Amino acid sequence: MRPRGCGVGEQVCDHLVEPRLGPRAQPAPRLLGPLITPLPAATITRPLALLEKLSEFFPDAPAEALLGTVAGDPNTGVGTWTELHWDDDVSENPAVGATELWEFYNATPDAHPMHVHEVAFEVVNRQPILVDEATQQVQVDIGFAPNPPEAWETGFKDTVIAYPGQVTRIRVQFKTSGQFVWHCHIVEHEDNEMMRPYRIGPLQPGQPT
Ligand SMILES: [Cu+2]
Repeated sequence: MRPRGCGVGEQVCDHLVEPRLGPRAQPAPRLLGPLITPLPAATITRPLALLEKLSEFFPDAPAEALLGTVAGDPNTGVGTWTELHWDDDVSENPAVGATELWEFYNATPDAHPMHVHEVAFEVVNRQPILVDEATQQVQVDIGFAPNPPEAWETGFKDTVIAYPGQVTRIRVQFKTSGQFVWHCHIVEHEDNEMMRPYRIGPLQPGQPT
């Protein structure tokens, strides 16, 4: 491409695009990113819930977006969720150095960009789920195979989109002790109840329980 018709005092340049004259050059080695070393296998699976509470007064009107835990094994059977708020006790307490599989079961009608502080994680896969709001239960829909991460999700991430009606699985290694948060990155959701504290390692003086 070479500029043409671009003279002194002119306001607009036009450009003529010509065929490439030779093979496309490869990026210089210094511009290539470092090779990624995969995280070790997870030793614990934590099923977690993304939830939306409907208004008691207005039909189909959301009153609260919040997070929770899932008890039972929704991969092989049914998991029952428990709603948790910001000021409830810490429920995720990985050991320092542990690698865990976190599963975000999205029982809401919206996609949520889920962010975990302090860590860089790998996106493992996504899979459709069945949601029963009446019984507060989720179950993996085994009629569908897990979908691998998208091409742009194969590096280390600190945020992943959890789509509605799916479980989104991430592999996380927790290296630094302390108290941090995991949350939806939509401001209206994180400022509502879609944020939870979590702790890496033992409780330390000054940390809220
Ligand atoms: Cu959200």
